[in-house]
Amino acid sequence: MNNHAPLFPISAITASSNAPLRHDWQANEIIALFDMPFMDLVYSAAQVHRLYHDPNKVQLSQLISIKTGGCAEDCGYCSQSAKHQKTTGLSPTKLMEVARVIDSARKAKAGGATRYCMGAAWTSPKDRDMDAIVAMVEGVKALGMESCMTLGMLDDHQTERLADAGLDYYNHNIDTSEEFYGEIISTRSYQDRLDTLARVRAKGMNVCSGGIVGMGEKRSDRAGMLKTLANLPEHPQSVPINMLVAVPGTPLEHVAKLESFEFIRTIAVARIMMPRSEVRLSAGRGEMSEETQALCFLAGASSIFYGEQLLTTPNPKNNKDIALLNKLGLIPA
Ligand code: SAM
Ligand code: DTB
Ligand code: SF4
Repeated sequence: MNNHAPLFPISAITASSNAPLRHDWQANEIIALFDMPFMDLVYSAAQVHRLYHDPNKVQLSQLISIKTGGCAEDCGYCSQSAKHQKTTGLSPTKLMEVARVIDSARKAKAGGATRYCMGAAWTSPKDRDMDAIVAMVEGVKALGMESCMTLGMLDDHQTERLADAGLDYYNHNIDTSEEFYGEIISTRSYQDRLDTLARVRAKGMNVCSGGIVGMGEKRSDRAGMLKTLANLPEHPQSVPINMLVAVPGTPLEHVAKLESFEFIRTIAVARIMMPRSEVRLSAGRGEMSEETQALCFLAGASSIFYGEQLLTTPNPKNNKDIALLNKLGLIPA
C-alpha cells in the first residue's frame, strides 16, 4: 500500500489515449506533480507514456551547427553569444555551404538518425540567407529525413518561406519560466519567443519547444516553463529538455549542478502534461550516467540527440549510445 500522499489523480486525465489533451494547467497542480514521491511520479509518467507511445522505441535526431558563434543575443548559458566570445574563445563562422550540410545529413541518415536539426547562432535570419536555408530544407527532405531548423526569431515572410519549403519542425525554446527569463537573457523578451512560436504554428509547421534545467532556477520555474508549453494552443509536437552544459567562459559556468533526480522529475512531469508530444532527452547526456538516462526513458523520454556533437559541445559517441540502447532493448524509431 502507498502510505504517502495519494497519487495525483492521473487516472482522470489519462484514462485512455482518447482523453482530451489539457491546456489549462494550474501552477499548484504542476508543483503537486513535482512533489510526488519519486517512485509514484515515475510510475505514473511511465503509465502515461505507454498509453501514447511505444516505450521500447526512441527517435534519433541529429544536430548540426550551420552557423556558429558571433550571436548578438546574450543568453547566459550559450557558448555562441558574441558577448562571451573573449572568455569562451569560440570563433564565429559564416553560414555553411548547402552541399556540406546535405552531405553531413546523408551521413547522419546512414548512422540511423531520422531527423536532421540545423541550428544557427542568430537573433533571426537575414533575408539574404533565406535562399540557402530553403535549399538546406529541401535537400534534407530529399534524403527522406525529417527537417528541423532553429534560426532564432522569425517574421511572417521568413516563416512562410520555411513552410513553403516543407520544413517539418521549427525549434524555438522558451528555455525557462517567464519569471526567471530576465535572469538569463536581457536582449529579448519571453513574449518575443511566444510570438515566433505562434507564427510557426499558424503556418502549420510542427513546433519543437522546450528548455534548459539546471541554470540555477527554482522548481517553480521548471514548473512554470512546462505550464507555458502545455498551455499553448497546441502542445509542441517536440519538447526538448536540456540539462545545462556548463560551458567554460559563459556566465553560468559555475552554477550549482542540478541533481539528476530533479532532471528525471522534469521529464516525468513533461510526459504527464503533454502525453502525445515527443519528449527529447537533449543536451547534457554526455555527463549523465546510463542509469539516469534509463530512468529518463522510463519516465517518458521518447527521443534523443544522437551523434558525437551537439552544436558546439560534445554528445556521447554513436557506439556508446547504440550500446546503451541495446542494453535497454530500445529500438530506434
Ligand atoms: N539561436 C537560436 C535560438 O536561440 O533560438 C537557435 C540556436 S540555440 C543554441 C538553441 C537552444 O540550444 C537554446 O534555446 C537552448 O535551449 C539550447 N542550448 C544552448 N546552449 C546550451 C547549453 N549550454 N546547455 C544546454 N542547452 C543549451
Ligand atoms: C535544443 O533544445 N537543444 C539543442 C537544439 N535544441 C538546438 C541544442 C543544444 C546545445 C547544447 C550546447 C552546445 O552544443 O552548444
Ligand atoms: Fe544566440 Fe541562440 Fe546562443 Fe542565444 S542561444 S546566444 S540566441 S545562439
